[in-house]
Amino acid sequence: MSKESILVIGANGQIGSVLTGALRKEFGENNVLATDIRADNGHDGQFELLNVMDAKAIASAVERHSITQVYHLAAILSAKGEQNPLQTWDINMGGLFNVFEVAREKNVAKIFYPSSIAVFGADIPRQLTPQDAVLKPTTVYGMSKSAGELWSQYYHLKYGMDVRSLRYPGVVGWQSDPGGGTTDYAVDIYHYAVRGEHYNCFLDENTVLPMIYMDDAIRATLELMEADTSRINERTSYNLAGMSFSPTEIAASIQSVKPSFEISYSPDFRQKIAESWPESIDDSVAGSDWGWKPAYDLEKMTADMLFHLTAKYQSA
Ligand code: AKB
Repeated sequence: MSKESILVIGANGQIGSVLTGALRKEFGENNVLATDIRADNGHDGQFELLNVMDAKAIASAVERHSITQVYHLAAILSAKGEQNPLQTWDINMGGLFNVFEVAREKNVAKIFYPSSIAVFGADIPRQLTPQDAVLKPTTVYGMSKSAGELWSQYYHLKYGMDVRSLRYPGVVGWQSDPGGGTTDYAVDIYHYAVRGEHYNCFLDENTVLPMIYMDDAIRATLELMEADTSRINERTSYNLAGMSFSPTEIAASIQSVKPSFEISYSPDFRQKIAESWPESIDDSVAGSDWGWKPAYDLEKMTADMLFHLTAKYQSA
C-alpha cells in the first residue's frame, strides 16, 4: 500500500491526463486526486474541479487528502499565451506561487513543476543547447517558465522544498490533444494522416524543433520524481531530449507508412516563436544525474502514433 497521496493540478491537459493514469498505476487508484479547472474528462478515479488561482481551494484539497506530492501542470502555453501576455503571466506565476505557498505551509514532501524548451531564446547554441545556456526567452510563456525555474530553486534553497523540474520539448502523444503550443503541429499531423486528410502546417517546412514521445516524457517525469534526492543536483530544471525533426521530416516518416499523405505549409505567427527555440537539446546532465535515456526516435514514434490513432478512430 503506497504511503504517497498525490495531487495533480491540470489533470485534463495533454500531459496531465496521461500522467494521472501512470501515477495511478504506480501509486494506486485511490492515492491520486486528479483536478482541473475544466470538468472531468473521464478520469477513472477521484476527480475534483480546482482553479489553480484559488489558493484556499488548493490548501483544502491538500489538507482533505493528506497530500504528499503535487504535480502542478496548469499553465498557458507559448502560442496561446501571446494573445493575452499579462493574463498569461498572472496565471502562470500566480498559480505557481499558490502551489508553492500551500506546499510550504502544509509541508508537502515533493513538488513537480514542468518547465519547457521555451525558456531558451537569443544567444544560445541552437544545436545541442546545453543545460547552462543563457535564458533569454521571447514569449511570455517562456519568461514565466524561466522565472518559475528560479523560484523552484529559491524555494528549495530557502525552505528546503523538494521541487523537481524538467524542460519538456514538444510532447507528442495519441492519448490526448495539445492546446495552445507551438509544437502542437507534431500531434495534429498524425490525426490528419490517419483520417486521410491533407495537412496544412503552420510552421515552415525546415523548422527543426526538439520533441519527445509521450511515453518517454511520462517515464522521465516518474524517474526524476523517484530518483534519490542525492542525485538531484539541478534545482532550476533539467534539459530533456527525445528527438529533433522538421515538418518535412515528420511528413516523410508518415509517408513511409502512408504514401498518399500530403502536406503544405502556411507559416503563421508561431514560426517566429519556433525560430527562437533550440533545434536540439543536450540532456547529458539528466543522463548523468539520474540516468535519463530516451527510448523513442522519429520512426518508432510514427509507428506507435499511427497504430494507436488508427485504432482510436476505428473504435470511435
Ligand atoms: C509549446 O509549444 O508551447 C509547448 C512547449 C514546448 O512547452 N509544447
